[in-house]
Amino acid sequence: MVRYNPRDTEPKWRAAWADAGTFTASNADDGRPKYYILEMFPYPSGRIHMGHVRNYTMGDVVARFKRAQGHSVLHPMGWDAFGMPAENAAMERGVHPKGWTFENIAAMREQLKLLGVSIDWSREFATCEPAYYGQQQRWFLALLKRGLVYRKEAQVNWDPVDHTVLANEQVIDGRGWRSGAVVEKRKLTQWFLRITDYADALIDGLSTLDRWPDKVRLMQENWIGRSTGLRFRFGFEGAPPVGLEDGLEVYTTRPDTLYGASFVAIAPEHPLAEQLAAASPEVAAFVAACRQGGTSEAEIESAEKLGYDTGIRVVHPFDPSWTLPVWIANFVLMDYGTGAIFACPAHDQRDLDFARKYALPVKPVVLPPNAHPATFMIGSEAYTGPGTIFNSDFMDGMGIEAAKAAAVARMEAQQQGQGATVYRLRDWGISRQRYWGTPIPVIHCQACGLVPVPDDQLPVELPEDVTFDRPGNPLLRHPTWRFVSCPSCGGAAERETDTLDTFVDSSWYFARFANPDAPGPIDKAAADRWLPVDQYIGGIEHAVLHLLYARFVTRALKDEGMLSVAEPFAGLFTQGMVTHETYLRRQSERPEYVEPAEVELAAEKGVRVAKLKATGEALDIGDVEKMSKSKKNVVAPEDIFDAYGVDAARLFVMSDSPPERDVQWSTGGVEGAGRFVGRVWNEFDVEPPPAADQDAERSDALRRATHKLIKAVTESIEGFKFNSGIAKLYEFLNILKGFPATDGAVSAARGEALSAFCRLIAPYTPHLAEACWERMGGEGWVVNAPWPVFDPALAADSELVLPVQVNGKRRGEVRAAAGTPEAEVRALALADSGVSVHLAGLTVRKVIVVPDRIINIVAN
Ligand code: ANZ
Ligand code: ZN
Repeated sequence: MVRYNPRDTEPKWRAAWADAGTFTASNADDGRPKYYILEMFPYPSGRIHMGHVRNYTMGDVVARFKRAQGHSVLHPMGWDAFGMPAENAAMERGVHPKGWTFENIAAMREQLKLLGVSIDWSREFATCEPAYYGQQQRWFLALLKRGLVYRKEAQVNWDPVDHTVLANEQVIDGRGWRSGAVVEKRKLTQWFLRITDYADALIDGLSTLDRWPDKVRLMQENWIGRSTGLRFRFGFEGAPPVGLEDGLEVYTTRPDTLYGASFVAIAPEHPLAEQLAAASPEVAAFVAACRQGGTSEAEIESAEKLGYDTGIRVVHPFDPSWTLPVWIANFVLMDYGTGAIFACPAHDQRDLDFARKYALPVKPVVLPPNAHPATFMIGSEAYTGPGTIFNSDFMDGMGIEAAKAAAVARMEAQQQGQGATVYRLRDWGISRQRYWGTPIPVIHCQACGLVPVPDDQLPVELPEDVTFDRPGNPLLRHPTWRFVSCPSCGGAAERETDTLDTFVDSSWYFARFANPDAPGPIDKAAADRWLPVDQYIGGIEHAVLHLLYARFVTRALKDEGMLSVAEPFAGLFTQGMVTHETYLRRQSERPEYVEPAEVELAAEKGVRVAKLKATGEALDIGDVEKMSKSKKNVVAPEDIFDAYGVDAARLFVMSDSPPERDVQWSTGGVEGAGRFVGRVWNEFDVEPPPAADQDAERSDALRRATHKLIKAVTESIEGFKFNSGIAKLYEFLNILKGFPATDGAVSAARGEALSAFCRLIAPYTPHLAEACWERMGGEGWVVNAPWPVFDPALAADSELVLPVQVNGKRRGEVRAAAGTPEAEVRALALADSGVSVHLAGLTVRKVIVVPDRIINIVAN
């Protein structure tokens, strides 16, 4: 027997597929149904890691499966190639971002090709190529014309390490998502995309995404955060401050609690606060103190409550004799609602915390069910549950919803406010003060203002001669690039030096793949052929960032007439991560991790122990964590490919756990997959047996096993339960042992079994499958062979005979397939003639069905 050698087989088949253009997708409709499968494209950081291996193998399994099922499959690949790390490399190592990026792309492309993924490489592009970002500038200008792009001075999250502005989504626990630096608030003029115009559409569209995880849809809905309430104006006691002659406008979702109002609070950035700060150093100092920390809501929510009593008072809208103090409070956000609130401490925790700190009144107005008005009290917890309104004049006795409606109606009748819908979602800040990004194609002219770069001058390309010896934006200090003549008046003018957030680059790449050479941003006919993406696969970390932006841009481009679909991704799957044990040295103060390659694992008295290979030093086995450089628990894919073959690596990452869960990398696991590959090969490595009469019964048994396998593997891929399908494949190899190749009496059934088995493993171990197919004399290549189809009669579980007992005595039986639902089994049992005779005149008290075993009927 010849041992299987992936080192020979794997490169041979990859070259064969590439030469034949096997995975090249055609934009011409050939009558087959289309299927667009896409994994989130990688950032070219340097090397492919195991997480990529899992992600791209998963997509590849689906791609190969759909192809075998007769679909015309589009499975492209590209590079999300702009962004900070390239500039960091430039600053740290003096390499040019462009060179760094393209070197990484070249290395990662080779690695991905090694992985044998069925990609149409003819469509590859990187977002940092002018051919791509120039088209992005084109649609950016179209959206500018549509009014979806604008500039405003805004409070921004400033990353003091990366020297750039960050979107709220990019601030995690108060720190920059890449640099990890504590973020500060700053005011700057920024470019924005008007995503809030699409807030309703983006919420409503979620209900059409029935092949998305509920979790992701919920996260998006919460992120957009639609709420309905009331906007109204407080009048001032005495003369109103300048500019606030119409009153102080607040937003509330709880107008039913208006009689529980205790004070009014405004954001530190509110115009009134700024006015007061300009006049008083004390107020100015307070406002400055509030500026510490990020602008995200979570940030502000968790910060210690700070307040400043302005001394100004406003009049309660429903009782002119009642006035409330106006405070400046750090927990009020300027960019939500109106930047001002009335506070009802009894029924809002933030208000309560604030009221307790500054000794402000707490008056309950919602009485919980079964509570007594005379004794109900608020301690340190606000009451936010259901109840009846009390202490509230005309609203007394109403339920919360009725009271809200009554308060809104009265406010509208008084012409002091109206019902309103408010969103948590902010417009998308897209300016970055960085070099390695898409230049914003706009020119600033003293005479003409903002002038879009004319179409025939696109793309606005990045200059290559830039320096990274100082922090800040290299485009701003470039000696010439910035200085141009105004396209409108011809006078001296300057280019915009901000570049676009890289999330803009990834918000439409899936549409560009339809035709990456199109002369405009999107080839509409090609996009109509391929979009929406039938199956998108990526990490859960993009649940609100990338996935929301891509949905918004798709809708905006649809309204611009560039696309026909409203939703880019019909199906979404979020895969788990690849994790690995960590190993630590014992005698160190700070955790000192050791690379797995330097570690020797053994078992001592049944306990796993780790030692340093070189010295035998005993190590601690740490937590299982996501593979990362800092934890030194990374396993390099190439090392695995070298040692066990690509197919073994692919099989292992798909076999070990459900795809939505994390998979823990282990040497034992990949070794097992490698052994399976070898055993499969051996199964095919035999001479056909001499012709013989077929044994009908045994052949039937094998055929049943084969068709059950086809059914199980097919359904496991369709349902993203790859690991369970692979378990069946492992099992089947053992079943085959009972039907050896030397047994001529089952040769026909065995031939059928091998042919099916080979096609079923092909998505997971495509190289091995080709070699086996060749060996068994299959027609052409397995990659072009149709997916096996199961015969439902053969795939059905055989019938079971379940005895039926009445009061403990066997009276009849039921024939049913294994797994038949209980209700059905119960009905069959009661209908059995032997059973019904013994039930005559009795009342059935209980029917106990032990699934696939027995039915007990209790009657008297
Ligand atoms: C009075 C009130 C009484 C409120 C009560 C709540 C409970 P959601 O539902 O999340 O949209 N609010 C409004 N604008 C704010 C801002 N700019 N910064 C901080 N808080 C603000 O939250 C709406 C509620 O959050 C509003 O309803 C307002 O407080 C507060 F028992 O008004 B409420
Ligand atoms: Zn001009």
